[in-house]
Amino acid sequence: MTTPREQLARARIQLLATGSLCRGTLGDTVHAAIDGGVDVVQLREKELPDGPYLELSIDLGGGVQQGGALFILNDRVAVGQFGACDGVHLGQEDLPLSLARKLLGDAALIGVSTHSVTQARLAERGGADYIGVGPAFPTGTKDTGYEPRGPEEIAKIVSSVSIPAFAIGGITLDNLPELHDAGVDRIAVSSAILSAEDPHAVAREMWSILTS
Ligand code: 3NM
Repeated sequence: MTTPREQLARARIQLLATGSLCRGTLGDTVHAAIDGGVDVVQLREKELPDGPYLELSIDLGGGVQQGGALFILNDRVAVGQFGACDGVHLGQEDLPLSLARKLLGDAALIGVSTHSVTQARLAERGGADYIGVGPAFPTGTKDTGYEPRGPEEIAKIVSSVSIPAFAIGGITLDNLPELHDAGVDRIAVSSAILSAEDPHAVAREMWSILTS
């Protein structure tokens, strides 16, 4: 059987799943994207209180995992302790990695958002399973507080660690070739897939660019 860490090592596209960005239901959109090649789904519903978030994670998570993708919760370590996920993703302002690891144990996958080589190496040394690296391009999805890094800088941060590193922020079908040419082969995407008329087609096209 493939372990979640082995699955993560092969992953190319992480989808940040937020209902308000979808044209259809969150569930339909996420499943179409998984069919198109998304291999990690990170549930990102910043406004939802823990109770409804837990319910949503149970509703969505089983289907995501049955579809062959990993299921990660954004930030909610306490919800992650219920075990209905493969792990959690932490921002620089969220719970410290060491504490999240203590609470969730060694089996949980833990990802960390990073914005520089220093942060990337710190996350790796601290035991992160993967990192996000961004923002690659301007994005309206999150006020990151950081200037867009551009493909060269993103590729430099990605190559400064040996754990999987997903470029993130404003990635679209138009700018993905630039990023890929710079040496990036893993991405995390929200609006370009969720808000697309055909999320399946966009995911599939992104996957084929990344694997070309
Ligand atoms: N984190 P989209 S950029 C959630 O740079 C998030 O750490 C970022 O959404 C970072 O694909 C970002 O719609 C937004 O731009 C990603």
